[in-house]
Amino acid sequence: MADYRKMWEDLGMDVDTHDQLCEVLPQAFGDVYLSQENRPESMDYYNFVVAEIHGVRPAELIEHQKKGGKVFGTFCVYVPDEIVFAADAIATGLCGGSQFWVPGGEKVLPTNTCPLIKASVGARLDRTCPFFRIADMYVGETTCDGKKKAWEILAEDVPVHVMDLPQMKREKDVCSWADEIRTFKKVVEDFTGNEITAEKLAASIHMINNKRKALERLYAFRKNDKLPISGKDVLLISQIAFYDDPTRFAEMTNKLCDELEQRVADGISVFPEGTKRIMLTGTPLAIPNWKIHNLVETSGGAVVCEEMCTGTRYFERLVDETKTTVDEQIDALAERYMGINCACFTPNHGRIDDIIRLAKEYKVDGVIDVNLKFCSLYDVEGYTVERELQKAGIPVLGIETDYVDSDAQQLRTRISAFIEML
Ligand code: BJ8
Repeated sequence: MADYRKMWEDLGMDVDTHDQLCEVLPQAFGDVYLSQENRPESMDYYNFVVAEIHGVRPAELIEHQKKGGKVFGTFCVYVPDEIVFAADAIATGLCGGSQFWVPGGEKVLPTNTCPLIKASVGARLDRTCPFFRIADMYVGETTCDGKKKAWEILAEDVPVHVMDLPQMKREKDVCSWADEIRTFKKVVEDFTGNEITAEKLAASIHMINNKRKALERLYAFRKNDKLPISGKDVLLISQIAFYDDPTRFAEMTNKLCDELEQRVADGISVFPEGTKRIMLTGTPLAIPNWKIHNLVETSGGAVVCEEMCTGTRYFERLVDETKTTVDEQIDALAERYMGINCACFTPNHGRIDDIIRLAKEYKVDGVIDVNLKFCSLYDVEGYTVERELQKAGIPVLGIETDYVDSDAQQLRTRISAFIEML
């Protein structure tokens, strides 16, 4: 990595502790990613983004701030980035996916809190992630109990705006989410000093839709019998989508898709014929959480789809671009975002329908229901997910894990046995 020490110091980071993370990440990335054979050449871009993960993009965000722009940090796929970008601000995902940050979170949170929350709080309070330092305002939501309480702790250290997400999908709930988006628009306008006009909102809706289209195009290659790209690589791209510049990301992902088109025409597959096709469903896999993909793809399987927030929930369905007033555009945003099926909703039949539909579209041999430890929402819903998959005749394996590596061997045994029986 280039030398960003000065930048990190200026951000008030604990540079010495952060050095430890910088030491382990390249090794982990090398083991999981660079060891793969026959990767598409266009993966170079994403390799570069990860190699410079705490350097290049943070430097761009700081540059934006120097010009008077604001940066908003988000933690959930219900928060509409479109509003942020329409105010000439930048939205960046902040979810922590590494065990490195968990002990910091445990200083203030109960141990039996989900690792995603602990890592996110730890990254902020321990001052060991530039993105968490840079964001001028955090945008939380009322999805799960752990997050709701974590916002209160974070708000003691950084401005936090919390969006009240309804947890049912009646018409009045969609209206109430539209109202929350209107409030958010006002908060963003006041914080940035920039007005969000219909024209600007139309442009940002278009930009984020383009990102979704690029991801949709990428995922479509995974429906092929011959897979021109690994599941691991697609996961990495999905994770990068949360913090890269949206326009550049769409451009680079479309470039990769052009290469994949050629690979399909040439009959190239990165897996041997007969490799079992696995879909993952469950809690999100924030960067650098590559554990399950790596286990599946080194145990005779290929991950062909993720019904996750780092997956289909992030890009499926576009925001209607035909609306011309801010009010109508916000209704269209609410409509699109309320179509996401997170386990925090009740009832949540939509997610079960999605899982069965995706299992068919991606021709999967089996589904692994992955649950982050202490996430009771997805854990409880796992009962229904697994029962309905069995009813549909789709083999399913439920696993619970967190960010530590100590259960990797045990998981490998279970995953290998599952793949073998498919
Ligand atoms: S839309 S999945 S990003 S809330 S933090 S719920 S794992 S206990 S992340 Fe999420 Fe939005 Fe839903 Fe997606 Fe469980 Fe952990 Fe809570 Fe979590």
